[in-house]
Amino acid sequence: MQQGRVLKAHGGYFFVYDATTDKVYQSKIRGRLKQRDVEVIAGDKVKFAILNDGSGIVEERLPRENSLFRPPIANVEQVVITVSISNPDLHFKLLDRLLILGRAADLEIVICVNKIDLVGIKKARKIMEYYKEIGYNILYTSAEEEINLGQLEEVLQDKISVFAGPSGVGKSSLLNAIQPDLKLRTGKVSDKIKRGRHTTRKVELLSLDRGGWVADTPGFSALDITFIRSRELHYFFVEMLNYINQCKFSSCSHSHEPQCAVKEAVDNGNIAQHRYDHYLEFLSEIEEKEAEWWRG
Ligand SMILES: Nc1nc2c(ncn2[C@@H]2O[C@H](COP(=O)(O)OP(=O)(O)OP(=O)(O)O)[C@@H](O)[C@H]2O)c(=O)[nH]1
Ligand SMILES: [Mg+2]
Ligand SMILES: [Zn+2]
Repeated sequence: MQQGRVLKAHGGYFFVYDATTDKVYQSKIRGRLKQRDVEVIAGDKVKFAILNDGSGIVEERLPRENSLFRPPIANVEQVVITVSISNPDLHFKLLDRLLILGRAADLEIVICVNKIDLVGIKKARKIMEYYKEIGYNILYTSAEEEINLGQLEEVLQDKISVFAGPSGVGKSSLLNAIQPDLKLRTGKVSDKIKRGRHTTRKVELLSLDRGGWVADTPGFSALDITFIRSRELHYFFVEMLNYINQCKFSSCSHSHEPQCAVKEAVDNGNIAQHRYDHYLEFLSEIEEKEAEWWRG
């Protein structure tokens, strides 16, 4: 039996890459895996057999190192959270959700601010300043005018990465710009809004000429983070880590308790108000889900 990695799943077929032969096998999956509800997604490592007709059959899914639900992909090392400042406008709450998901999956995180030809790098830097301060690695790119694409290539080289972000920010365009033979479909933002359709439909792992793999993914607008426990949410806001042990109550949820170091940091301007607001919003989403769970 061979070992390989699923590059994409499409129409009941799994495209499995075998590094030892550098070949991709169009494969079906054993019925007993389906019966056991073993889901196989892009990025999964599998054991598979090659049939007489040259196609493959997936026999087993190997344990995952990590996985994301949205976009659905397994075993990646890095997420490139892609946004634009305008067309479409930057949506900070979605960015904060993505940062949480990246951290929850224990991925390296890079924020890629694309379409800087539309706003200018100076303005983009200013808008993203806070995220830089709290430690995120941020790239400013333009797929259209080929700005800072070398930096993006460097970040992707020899790693397994996934692009994630809203529809229309230019995820597929960036990949085409660094490697034109990928020929990924791209679409107008206005069409995406009008028809509510994403141009990229499937998660697909692509091989990079300079080494490494990258997954292009469809954009999205909603993201669920309620699998995180309410008491743990503060760990996902990196700038809160310095304060959470200084609250009067060790179980402080940083919402209503007195002498809360997090709230003080917000009042002093050390934690951005919008980040704290998102923390509270996410906390109540999670608490609602937890209350439902207790009610059964
Ligand atoms: N001005 C400008 N337009 C860009 C840039 N990058 C992409 N676009 C345009 O933005 C639109 C959307 O690009 P896509 O690459 O399809 O966006 P996407 O993020 O892959 O979208 P989904 O696949 O729907 O998630 C296209 O019309 C691109 O030509 C850029 O750097 N600057
Ligand atoms: Mg796309
Ligand atoms: Zn507190």
